Amino acid sequence: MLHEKINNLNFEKLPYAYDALEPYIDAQTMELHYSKHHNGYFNKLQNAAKGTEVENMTLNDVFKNISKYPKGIRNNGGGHFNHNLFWSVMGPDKGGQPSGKLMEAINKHFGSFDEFKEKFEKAALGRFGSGWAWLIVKDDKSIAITDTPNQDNPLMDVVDENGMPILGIDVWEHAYYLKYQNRRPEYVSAFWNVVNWEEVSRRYEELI
Ligand code: MN3
Repeated sequence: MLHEKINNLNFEKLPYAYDALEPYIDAQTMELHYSKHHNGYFNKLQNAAKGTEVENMTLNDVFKNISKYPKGIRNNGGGHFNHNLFWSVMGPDKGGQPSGKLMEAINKHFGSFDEFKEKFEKAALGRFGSGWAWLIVKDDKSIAITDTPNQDNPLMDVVDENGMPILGIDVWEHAYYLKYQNRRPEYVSAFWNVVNWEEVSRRYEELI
């Protein structure tokens, strides 16, 4: 996805049913989030790219120099990539803890899985307004927690800390308001019940 030409990208099917993440993420939120918000980013990305050099570029290359491209590419390209990652790192009957090399890295870097969760939650709650919190793998293969505003992500040249995101949480109000209203902390804490650690680990091991 990241390495395909933008005009060849597809709006991929959600990997589970809208109600699959109940009760942690409700079906109505999932349906609106995927079919309206994410689909909107995808369509607007295609429209913004059409007829420009961007349509023949990959998201990876565009993100690296995103400061040179119009806001429409930044917001909608980020929106498409970020949501694609978000859906893939969640799933029904998930949660728990990672294992293997990712767990070793988390223990080494954060002290324990609980300390990692606490820091990740802090990033998600501290992100003022709309945005994302991330677990990233940096060029030196170390892991870090970051957060970004709007639809920016750690692959973009406009952020403080770059890396490949392997886990992300959407903290835009559209991701939680119907069920949790203003209670972002409840949404963030419910998120742990749907994290697909097998997928996060797979992404981690691909990079190290
Ligand atoms: Mn969203």
